[in-house]
Amino acid sequence: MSVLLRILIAVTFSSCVIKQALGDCDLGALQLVNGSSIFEGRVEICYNNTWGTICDDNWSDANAQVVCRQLGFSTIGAYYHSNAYYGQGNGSIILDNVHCDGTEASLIQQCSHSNPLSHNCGHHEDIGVVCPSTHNCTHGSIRLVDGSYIGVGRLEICIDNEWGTVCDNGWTNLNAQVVCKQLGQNRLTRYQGGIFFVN
Ligand SMILES: [Ca+2]
Ligand SMILES: [Ca+2]
Repeated sequence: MSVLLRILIAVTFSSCVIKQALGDCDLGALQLVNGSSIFEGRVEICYNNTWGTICDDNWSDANAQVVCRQLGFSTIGAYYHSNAYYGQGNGSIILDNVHCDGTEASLIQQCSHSNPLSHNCGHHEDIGVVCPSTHNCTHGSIRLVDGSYIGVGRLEICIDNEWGTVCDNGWTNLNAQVVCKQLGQNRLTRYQGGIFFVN
């Protein structure tokens, strides 16, 4: 390991330790608290170096999508629970009347909301969010399903984390060969009505 790399690791590690010791958090950072998995919970946001909650007034699934995106989770199918579903938080209620269109990268910076700490809420209105818990598939990957044995079946393709089918209009054996090559199965060259067969 190079000296520079060792120094970098040491610096990164020590700043983490210092941050933890001070209870620091980054302005606008989010965390999900009190859920049954890391993908759900009461939404807490960092403001003035402390964690607080967000009021459920005017909340939407689009807001939930932004929360999930900011946390690095999938956004499709994100939804919310209002009325302190995950229990009432402590400390300040930091945001109220949050409105996102669902495409934003940061709740506090890019969505509209009341001024921080200005609200007409109680902790019984703390918002909770559920993010999609599974990474279903890799965009562009393909699979054969419902075949009677491996290497045979209906072609499905992953688009935006969802499996779907492929229409057979204009399909050719050359297309089938690409499918087989992508699946690493060179023996498959024939298809019928979207079903592949071994020659
Ligand atoms: Ca409310
Ligand atoms: Ca309000």
